Amino acid sequence: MQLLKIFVTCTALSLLGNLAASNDLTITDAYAISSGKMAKSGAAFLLIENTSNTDDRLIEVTSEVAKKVEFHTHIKDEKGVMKMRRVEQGFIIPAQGQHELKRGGDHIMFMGLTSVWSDGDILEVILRFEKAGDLKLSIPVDQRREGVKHKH
Ligand SMILES: [Cu+2]
Repeated sequence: MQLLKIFVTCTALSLLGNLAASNDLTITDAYAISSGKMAKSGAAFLLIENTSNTDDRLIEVTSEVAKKVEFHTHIKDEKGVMKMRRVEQGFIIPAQGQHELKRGGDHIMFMGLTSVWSDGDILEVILRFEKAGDLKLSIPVDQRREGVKHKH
């Protein structure tokens, strides 16, 4: 019965869709949005928790859903206007800590979408971490999720 039990547990986990975990990293609450049917770009948000005693860093994201994937953040310019900036070095997830990618802040940017994103679509991506290595993640598209409007 042990095997069956493991199988059932795995199925339950995969039903959650957007939960991915390595030994040290757990990713939760992942979702993606684009700005409508004509959108050429989209963004993904998620929470990464690091239970290890060393910092890790998200260094690359690859996916078939876009021609290019970048790390972005928002900064306020001198007029108080929020602007997007590319973050070359990726995002650090501190030891025993977490890093949240959220609306109006750090995010994963998909440029040159290869299809229209509709609610419920699942985006398959691979997150590459400096220490934890590659983590596969299924990110659901959730256009109605509220937050700061994402503009380019
Ligand atoms: Cu962006």
